[in-house]
Amino acid sequence: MTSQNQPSRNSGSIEHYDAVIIGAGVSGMYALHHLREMGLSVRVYDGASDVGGTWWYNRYPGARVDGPGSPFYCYTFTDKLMEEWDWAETQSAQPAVLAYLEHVADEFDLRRDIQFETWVQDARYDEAAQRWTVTTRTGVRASAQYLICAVGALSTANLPDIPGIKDFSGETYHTGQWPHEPVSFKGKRVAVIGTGSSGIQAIPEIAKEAEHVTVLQRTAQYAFPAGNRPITPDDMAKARKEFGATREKMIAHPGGFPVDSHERMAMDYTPEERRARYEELWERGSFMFFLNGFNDIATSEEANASLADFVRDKIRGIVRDKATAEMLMPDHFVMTKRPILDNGYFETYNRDNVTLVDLREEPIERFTETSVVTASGEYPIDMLVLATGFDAISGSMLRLNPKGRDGMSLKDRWQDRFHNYLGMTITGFPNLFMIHGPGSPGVFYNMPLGAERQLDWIGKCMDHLREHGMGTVEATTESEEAWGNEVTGIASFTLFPRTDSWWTGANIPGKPRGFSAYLGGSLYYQRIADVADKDYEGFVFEQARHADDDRDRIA
Ligand code: NA7
Repeated sequence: MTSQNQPSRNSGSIEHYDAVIIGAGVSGMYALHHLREMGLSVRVYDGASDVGGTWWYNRYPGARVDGPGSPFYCYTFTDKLMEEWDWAETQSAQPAVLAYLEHVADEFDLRRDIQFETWVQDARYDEAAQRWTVTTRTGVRASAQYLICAVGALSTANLPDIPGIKDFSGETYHTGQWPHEPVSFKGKRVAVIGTGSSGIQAIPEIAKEAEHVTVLQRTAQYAFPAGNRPITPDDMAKARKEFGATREKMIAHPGGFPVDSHERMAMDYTPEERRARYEELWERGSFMFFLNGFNDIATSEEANASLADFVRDKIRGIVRDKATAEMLMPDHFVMTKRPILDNGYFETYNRDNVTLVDLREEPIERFTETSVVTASGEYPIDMLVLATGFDAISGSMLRLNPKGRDGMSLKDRWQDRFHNYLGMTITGFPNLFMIHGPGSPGVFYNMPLGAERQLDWIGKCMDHLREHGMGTVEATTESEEAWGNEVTGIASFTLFPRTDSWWTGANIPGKPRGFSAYLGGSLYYQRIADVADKDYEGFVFEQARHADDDRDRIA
């Protein structure tokens, strides 16, 4: 290994590193810091012009942290960041999260090893060299023993292929590719497609300014009050004082949040008691509904129905127009699509300048230059906002499409199923590690903490290779198969796979169906630690065939 701060060597037109990281978002930033601390030479490539990943791209109006939010959506690897950073709100707005990440980059001098505006267009494994070679659109070539794919679980925009959409001549924006310049809705007739987290956050904000908003809804959604609150200096002081204990709590919690575990089951209570609890949680807002409510909502149809009915009643109570309220009634199991927190979403339908269109009743037929045409009519519009989500979890890996042993592409390897072991490695792709990939808790876990925990494991695995003179680590097909069955086996105890969602791949036409996330919560970290303790059970290693200094010759 080369030592930290030692300049990478450049032989001809290729640069050499111990590790290349793709992505400078929350995961890639910690990957860089951690591997550099280990003494590795590291290079990060990112297509954006600065750090932040998801938080750099998703600048749409209303974009906020949801989940338990600030100050616990943060790095935990050092107390320093908690000591010096002040959060203003529990559901921080996107600019505040981005500012935090920029501060982290400054604090740890990350940018010196990140090459921005540099899109990796090819990543290829070289068997003879036991190394990866990446090529960027700007013509940079780099070789590294390790390839860390921190490419984002929600980064590859889903752009719907609707007849005529390219003919529409007004402004068109996807929420995940929002412009950096201010977008004005003033005096405009805006159509929004999509009522997931992004649409539900954006619609109330757009409606405040636009002349008219037409919401084109395919699936009605349950949404819960965000319960955004100011974080006072006293709150911050308390959070700082307790951070050590809080971190322990986060590590112990199945979702990585500082919440006490409990054993409450909805069906152990009377309907009145259940309702009283739901009312209390509705008032409090935030993800506490899921984390601190009842444990059987995602496993028992009856428990699920009790919460679904409660939310439907709330919607009926908020939305004044009866026909609109009925269009907003969700009919899937609550929580089996990504839970959504809102800031006045349902109230928005009480405004005169908002129209809801139910695409199940009147599907979109086409766009014209100036309108969207459904089965029942034509809506003239000046602007189109696509809140249509992402090719989630596996999409960004497939977009990268690395080529492993024998030139096999990931697209070929993943044609039928997202084969992986421990949600981090893939047979045929030695020394490649995914962060928040399919088969990991990923989006079901506090993501900065999850990235830290995966990367700490990866770092130890790299140490293991070095200590044993090994050149590569690779999952066996048997361990991949068993892991895939474990992931789907755990999911099958829940209602999650029974609803079409981006968790199951149902939002992308032609994508293999299957529940992609490991739902065992923090059990995952126990599982991966056990694998390491058993000498990396399920992996095979190859002896290192070249000393470090040979690399210039072989690359
Ligand atoms: P989501 O949750 O995937 O939501 C996308 C929405 O767009 C959802 O309502 C979809 O309906 C709808 N959609 C997608 N394609 C179409 C087409 N072709 N026609 C009509 N409607 C469509 O993405 P978000 O960005 O809101 O949230 C993703 C995550 O980002 C979120 O969980 C946070 O972590 C941040 P569907 O439900 O598929 O019928």
